[in-house]
Amino acid sequence: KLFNVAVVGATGAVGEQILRLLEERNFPIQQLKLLSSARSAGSKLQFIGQEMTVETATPDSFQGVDIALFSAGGSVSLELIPHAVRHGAVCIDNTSAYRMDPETPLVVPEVNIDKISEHRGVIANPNCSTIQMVAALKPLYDRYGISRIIVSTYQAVSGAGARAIDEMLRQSREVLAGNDAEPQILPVGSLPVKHQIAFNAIPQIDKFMDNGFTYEEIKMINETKKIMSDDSLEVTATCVRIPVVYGHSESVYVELKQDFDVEEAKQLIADAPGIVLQDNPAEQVYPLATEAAGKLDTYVGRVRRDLSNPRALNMWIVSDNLLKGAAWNAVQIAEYIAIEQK
Ligand code: 11C
Repeated sequence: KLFNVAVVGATGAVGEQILRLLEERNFPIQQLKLLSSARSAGSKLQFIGQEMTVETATPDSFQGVDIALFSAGGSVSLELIPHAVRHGAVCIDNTSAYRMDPETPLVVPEVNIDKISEHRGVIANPNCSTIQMVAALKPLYDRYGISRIIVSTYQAVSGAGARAIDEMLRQSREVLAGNDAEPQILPVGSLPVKHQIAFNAIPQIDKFMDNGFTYEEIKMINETKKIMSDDSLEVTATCVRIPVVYGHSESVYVELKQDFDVEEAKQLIADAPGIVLQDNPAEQVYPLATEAAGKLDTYVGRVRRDLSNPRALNMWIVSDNLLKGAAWNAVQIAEYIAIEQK
């Protein structure tokens, strides 16, 4: 069976990767619609050697669409997904709009693909920093149980969009030339205070909540529990933006519920789907954002027993935030839907 597919937010950083993956994976497409806000409509994009024009996404754009992939921001998803569902499309949403909705499955295929059959028209794609962490921890969760996770992230500027990448590169040139960095976008486009990202580390991703955590940190906490289907899981997170273009890195401390053998834990990680173990301190082998960029897998290394708690492990988890963290996870879900509906 071939499918009518719509990509909403086709001109964005994630949309661009979705198109590339649909092409590379030979997704069974009958007709492809490229949609965006009115601002980007009229842009031309290439798909399988053909030039296509991006159209403005409206409530009527979804007539006859089987699968719609949304990555145009939460407000666009909230406005248009109900119309797409009304027209019978299955929507895969990359924004945070539906993630915590109890009726919407939040899916990382390596962790909880069984949940997609519960959808009522919408399947949510988790936040990038959550996806790579739960994918890497799943084999440990299944074998030993996990009681607590403490994560600190080192997140790439591409997570904040193409303009944040430009800002980081521009600032780097300015600072090297001895000029002022003149921050304009980061840490949060819609907030008045800006900080330099070049040669810096900014401990703020998204806005702050009253409890002192940022929304990015709360997403990691809540989404991890939902994906693992385990409200008893204790999770805390500190999310930091660093001057890397592609690839989020994470330092993760994880307390297990049972005694474990470190070599066995490493083997479980190495054998897990979508995960590559890169761990050889003797030869300075560990995951690097520069090497994970452009790849579909999640890389894990620096796996070691904690010195203060023998039931805990420390590790370093890296993945391309625009691929497994967004576009690839969404296309993987679309592939499962295509198989289900065949
Ligand atoms: C970042 N994680 O790196 C964010 C981007 O909820 O999908 C993705 C935000 C989201 O800035």
